Order: sequence, then structure tokens, then C-alpha cells
Amino acid sequence: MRMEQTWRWYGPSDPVTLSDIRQAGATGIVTALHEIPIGEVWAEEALIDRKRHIEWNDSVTPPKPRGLKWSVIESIPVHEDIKQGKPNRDIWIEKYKESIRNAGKVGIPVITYNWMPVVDWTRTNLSLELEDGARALAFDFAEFVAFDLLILNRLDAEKDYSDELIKAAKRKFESMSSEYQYILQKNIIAGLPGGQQGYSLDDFRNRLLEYKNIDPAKYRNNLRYFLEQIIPVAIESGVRMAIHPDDPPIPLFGLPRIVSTESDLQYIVNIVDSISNGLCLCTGSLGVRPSNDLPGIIERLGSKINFLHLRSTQRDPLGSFHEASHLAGDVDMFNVMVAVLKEQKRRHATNRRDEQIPMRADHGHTILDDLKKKTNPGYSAIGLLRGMAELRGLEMGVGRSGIVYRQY
Ligand code: DNO
Repeated sequence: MRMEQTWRWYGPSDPVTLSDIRQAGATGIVTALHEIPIGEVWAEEALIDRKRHIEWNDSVTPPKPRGLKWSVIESIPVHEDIKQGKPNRDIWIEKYKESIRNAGKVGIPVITYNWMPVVDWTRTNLSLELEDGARALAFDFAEFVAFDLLILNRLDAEKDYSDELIKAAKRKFESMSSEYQYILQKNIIAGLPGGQQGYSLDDFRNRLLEYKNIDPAKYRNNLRYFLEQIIPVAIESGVRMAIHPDDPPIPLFGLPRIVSTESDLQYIVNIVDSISNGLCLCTGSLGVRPSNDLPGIIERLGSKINFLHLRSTQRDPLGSFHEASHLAGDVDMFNVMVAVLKEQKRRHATNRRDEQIPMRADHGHTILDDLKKKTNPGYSAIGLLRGMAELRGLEMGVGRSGIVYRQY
């Protein structure tokens, strides 16, 4: 059985159209109702409307199926009051449950979410020029520290970094134009597509202060509380939840990050043992930590994977990284693919209905014609098409090689 090939679509305003996505060979759409404020209920009618738009072309008579289905919601963001365990969290949790029920009624089987505090995925540079002229997303640790220490001026920030990093950060800062400083700030806290909302410097400082008394243990308990409440609803609704790892998988701004390692993932899936309490396994996020053994994680936690983000990163010794091509960089994509296909085979043998795991190529390079267009960073069509085509070929190669299956 092949994986389900999906594609992230940012909705009707995405420069990549549904028909582009179909031509790229995907059959599943991954999207969100980005217009709904964080925490509010995703109404059934709104979900039905968007699903119809994805699956049917109503501009022709009679309407024609597009050959796509809404396979995964990415993401329903979790309100900060829930993450922080504030007294009113139950109000927001009830709303979250309602959104899960509505997704279930409409027949969307997987919901992705994350547990990153304040900032979602974080990069310092959205357009790093590679040696072949392609543009990639990147996280330069020294630039990040320059922002934290010298632009944000976070109290005691220097305690979080080595002397070597602090020196490198100061050097970077001295050579930065004020325009570059502004872009850096914007990249880090103004919000990346699909992530949480953006902040001004002052807002951001206030948000950080709210976490003053929340250590990882407390933050983990808040997650436990949330999952104990929502997973039974997901089970009843036939929805599988998929938590996305921290990206990058390290603490940022002194905030607790608790979805960064295999033992973090293990802890989470043990909170409620159900396929509805599962993972969005993102090889690019987890792969930034050299100690995360990706094929091993897939082997050991495979039965809990409800969604796969396949991409690779290239690290450097100081902790910086940039997004590599999908089959290059530090992620051992070949062995990841072997492990994924073995997991699907196990599911087949145990008659699981979710044998076919939805996957998407994540964060492509900006290349060719897309260099001249306005695109969502990491989500331009041609780069993702390249990534998906490479992964599709790898899947067929591994599948036919006899390593996993005799017949494929
Ligand atoms: C970036 C994505 C994230 C992800 C959320 C999941 O490309 O992987 O925006 O969707 O963190 O909640």
C-alpha cells in the first residue's frame, strides 16, 4: 500500500491552486480554517463549505469532483490559556472539543496541533540563497541569539547560551544593518504561515512573562490535562489527533518545550493509550537534534503516527541549520522510508483501517519560476513538487526492492 500523498494548501488565497496540487499528483489536502480566531469553534457549516470547495469544482455544470479530499486539518491551534493552564482553560477546551466533534461529523479523520508556547515554528531567514541559487528557510543560531540578547533584551538571556554563541551573536549584530535587524525580528516573532499570530516586541515580552512560573513539568501537566479531556471526544468522533514536534526541537526564549525528543513523544502517547492520541512525525523538526534516531523512532512509535511531514535539514556544529533537499541533508530519508513502509505493513497485517499513512513533502526550496513570484515561505509549488516527486520515487524504489514487500 502506498502512503497517501497530501499537500498543504493555505486556502482560497494560496497562490498554489487546487488544480496545481492535483497536477502535482497529490490526492489529499491538508488545510485549516485560518480565518477562525485561535480558540473559537470551527463550525460544522464552515467545515462543510471548505470541504465542498476542496473536493468539487462547482464552477462547471454539472459539478465535477476534483480528485482531492480533505484528509488532514493542520492545525487547530490550542489557545494559550489552555497551554498555560489558566483557570478559564475549561472554556477553551470545551470549544476545542466542539471543533473536534465537527471535524468528525464532516469526515475529516486527522487533526494536527502543536504544544509550542508563544511561538510556533521559528526561522531567522526565510530566503537563504544556496549555492545553486535556490532559496531555503534557515535558522542561524547566532542571529537568533543576537535577536534575543540585543534586540529583545530579554532579562538573563545570556544564561541560556554558551560564550562561543554569545560572541558569535555580538559579531553578527555589529555587522547587521537596521533594516536587517527589522527583518530578523519580523521573521522570528511576526508569525510564519500556518503558525500562531505575530507579535510586536512589547506584546512578545509580555507573553514571555506569562511563562515565568511555568517550568517543563508544569507545562507537561497542562498538556496531560488537555489530552485527558479531548482524547475521549476524539475517540467518540472518529478523529485521530496528531501532535507536531517543536520546531526547532530546543527551548527558545527560556520557554518550556516538551515535544522535542523520543522520550517526550513516548510520554505523550502514554497519557491516553489510543490511536486517537497520536503523532505528526516531522522528520525535519526532530532531525535537527542529532540524538533523535528517526528510523528508530518510527519503528518504536510507528503505531501512533497519524501524519508524516517528510523533509530534511542540514545542521552545523553551532546549532544552526537550513532546509536541505528532501533526499539530502542529515535526515536518513532512505531508512525513514523503509521504517514507514514496514509500519504500514504491520497495520495491514492487523487490519487497521488507517493502514495508509498521510504524508506530505514539507518545506521545499524556492526554485525556478517561483523565485519571481510571491509565495508562502517553504510552500512554493515547484520546490514542493520536486520534494514530493523525489519521495514518491524513493517510496516506489523501497517498496519494489523486496526490503519490505515482495510485491508492491
Ligand atoms: C510549518 C509547520 C507548522 C505546523 C504547526 C502544527 O511548516 O510544520 O506550522 O503546521 O506547528 O501545529
